[in-house]
Amino acid sequence: MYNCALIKFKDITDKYGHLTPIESKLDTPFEIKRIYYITKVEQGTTRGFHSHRKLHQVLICLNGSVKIRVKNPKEEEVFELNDPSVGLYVGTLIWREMFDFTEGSVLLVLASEYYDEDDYIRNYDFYLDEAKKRF
Ligand code: T46
Repeated sequence: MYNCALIKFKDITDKYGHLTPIESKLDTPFEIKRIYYITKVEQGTTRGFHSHRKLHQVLICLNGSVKIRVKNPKEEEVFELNDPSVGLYVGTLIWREMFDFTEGSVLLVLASEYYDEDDYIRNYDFYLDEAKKRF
């Protein structure tokens, strides 16, 4: 889907377990300025319901699984994240909803910008108006 893609990171496996290194700009399509993680989401909860004008992100489910619905005015796709060596790149002007968090799931997000509430489009009609000019 336009502006969204799965990224496979290294998975270094030995008898002691798995290790995934992620280096800013080498393994991500942007410089990482911020990380945050989402944990302890009650089952049945859906988060997100917004888009970003400038922010690029990579979402990685470190434990358990979570589904991500991504949309633009012409396309819609659902990705299930359940492998800590796989990230979902989500570019600008993509609507996202995160749902079906399993118990104990941990969603790590690598972000290209510092937190800025003004970068969010949280109203779906406003999002469509803006995104239709691009898509
Ligand atoms: C996104 C998805 C995947 C901060 O103060 N700093 C931060 O860096 C972030 C990300 C959030 N917040 C505050 C803003 C809200 O008061 O934390 C509260 C919850 O944020 P929000 O409702 O936006 O959370 P989600 O899970 O709907 O969305 C988050 C990110 O905000 C968003 O950029 O793409 O995760």
